[in-house]
Amino acid sequence: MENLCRETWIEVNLDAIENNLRAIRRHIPKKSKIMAVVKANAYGHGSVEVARHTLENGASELAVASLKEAIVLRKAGITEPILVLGFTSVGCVKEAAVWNVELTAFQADWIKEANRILTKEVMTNQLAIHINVDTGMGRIGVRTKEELLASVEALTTSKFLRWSGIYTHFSTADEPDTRLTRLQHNLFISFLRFLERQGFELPTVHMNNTAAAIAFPEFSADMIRLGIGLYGLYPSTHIKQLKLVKLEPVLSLKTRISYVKNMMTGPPSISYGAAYIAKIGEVIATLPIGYADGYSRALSNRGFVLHRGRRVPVVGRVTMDFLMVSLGDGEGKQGDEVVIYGRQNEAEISVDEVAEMLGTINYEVVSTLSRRIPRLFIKNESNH
Ligand code: UAH
Repeated sequence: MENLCRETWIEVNLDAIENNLRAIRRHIPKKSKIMAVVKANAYGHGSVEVARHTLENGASELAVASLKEAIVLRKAGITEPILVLGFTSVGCVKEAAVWNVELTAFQADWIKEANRILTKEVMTNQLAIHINVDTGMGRIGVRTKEELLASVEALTTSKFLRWSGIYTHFSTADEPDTRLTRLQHNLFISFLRFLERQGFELPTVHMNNTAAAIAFPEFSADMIRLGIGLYGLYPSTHIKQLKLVKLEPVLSLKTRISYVKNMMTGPPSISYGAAYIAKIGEVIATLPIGYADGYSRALSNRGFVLHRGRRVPVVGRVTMDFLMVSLGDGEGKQGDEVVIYGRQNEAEISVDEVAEMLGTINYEVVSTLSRRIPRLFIKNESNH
């Protein structure tokens, strides 16, 4: 491993990504393509490498949240279709066309303005557009048949835009109560049938995220948008308990002890607020990871890490760049490897467990891991 100097790193297991893709592939209809969702730095895993690896292993398209995220992938040499799922200011359409990035649209006026801007620019590339239909997510998207028709008409009559997709997003596909998902699905299908009756030929149709791809594979249509499952995490306990698809966690967060002290001598207080007072003779280890790395301050005096195959508690407040753990009366030395999330021998601290402790979801725990932590990509047990 290269000398990291500050020894905190994330290991991304590319073989696990491959296995997860294979498991999902087996579960959905053959005709449905996989769009790998690599927004937010691939949910904290490293967007360029994850994007490349998913494209080599069964994904055919990519999705991100913003045009800037898409351009990072283009600059890295990725040529496959990339869709921006978020709202893009209409003033950025030229940049999207230049980089050949597909955008989401849902307003006829935005579409007409985009065409007008591109006409002035005398573009050679047509800008590909996916229309988002809001069937119950309540974020962005056309909400009525009239709005949908106006958007589709504007799109199909514009010279510099190409209609390449139509999609919706489920809000409760990860929950045991399937009623809203079925309602959203039926509404979306009725919108599609309406367009067909108006004489339009449908482009790529997509709706399923990970939860829906697992629980409703029959809704996979032309393509699924696979996010959290790619990273080996389940969207909810309910989806995990269905036991329909076996996923393997991809990410481990590791560090090495910076300093060990025996509290037999010297001041007993630990970290800001002196919120932990060590016992005489307690062994305290300092780790070079803090809340600026994405390890939540809410884990102060609550979290656990793995050292020499056993769980040891975080003591005192997590600071921006350091945290302290108690090794009790155990052994430990500077440079020892510590696992923050992942496995060590038989022990494990899962991202799900930490999310539960924090009252949040695994998505937030991984996607807030800071870019200052180097990512090491492991393939067939070797890293690169
Ligand atoms: C529009 C949209 C999203 O915002 C996210 C995803 C991926 O969701 P999962 O991570 O739950 O698979 C798909 N589509």
